[in-house]
Amino acid sequence: RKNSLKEAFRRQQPVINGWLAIPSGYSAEIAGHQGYDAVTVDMQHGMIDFASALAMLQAISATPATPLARVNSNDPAQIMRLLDAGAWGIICPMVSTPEQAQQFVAACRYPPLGNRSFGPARALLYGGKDYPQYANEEILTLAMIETQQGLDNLDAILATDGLDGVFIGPNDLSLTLTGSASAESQHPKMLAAVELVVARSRAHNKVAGIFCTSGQAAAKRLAEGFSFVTPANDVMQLGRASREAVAYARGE
Ligand code: 3PY
Ligand code: MG
Repeated sequence: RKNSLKEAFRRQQPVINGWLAIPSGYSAEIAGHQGYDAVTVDMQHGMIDFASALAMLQAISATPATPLARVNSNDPAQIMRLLDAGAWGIICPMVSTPEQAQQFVAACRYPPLGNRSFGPARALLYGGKDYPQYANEEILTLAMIETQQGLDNLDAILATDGLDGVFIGPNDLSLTLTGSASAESQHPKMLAAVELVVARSRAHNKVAGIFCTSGQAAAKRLAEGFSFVTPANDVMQLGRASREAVAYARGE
């Protein structure tokens, strides 16, 4: 297959996904060479405009990692533009109803399956001349579950044709479930929600993904049954590594 992530899911191999908020082709290139299966350009909470995203997708496509993008909303125009720019999959925030899930998937699929407009641009260069023939099969679609409503509609969302799976945004989900945002929340409502997403995704034979704050947390999520994990983003990693280096240097 052209998209190795789809192959990994079929073989039930876990996908380790990098997450970039810093608008830089150079840091995207660095991330892509660290062993990640995929690296996601975060347009929602990252400080990234389209020009930077293009350079980052170019940089990632020169590494072994598969380039993905998290869009800033369920906006067909932005989704289509990032696919044209070479993203091999889209993570869509705040998908709370099956209608929203359908709209999201339709933006990622050429007719007759969806309404993606034709103009593959960089996808054609990077994906080859036959990209239009296989794109509908190979573009990965992950809907973020990060509201109470999304959780209530989980089964209907997972049943969406062409949706590869769901991805928990634990900050937003805990915010709506418990009143405070925490990526590794141990609140009983969050623990139950996480368990439910893993179980229902498995029942629908779909990918269960989640954002994590560290490699250790990601390993724990894989053990819980997730198949797509993000062990922190570039900002957290840069901050953490810097703090540690300073502390060591000071002998702390
Ligand atoms: C969340 O935790 O809400 C996310 O969107 C992860 O970045
Ligand atoms: Mg979120």
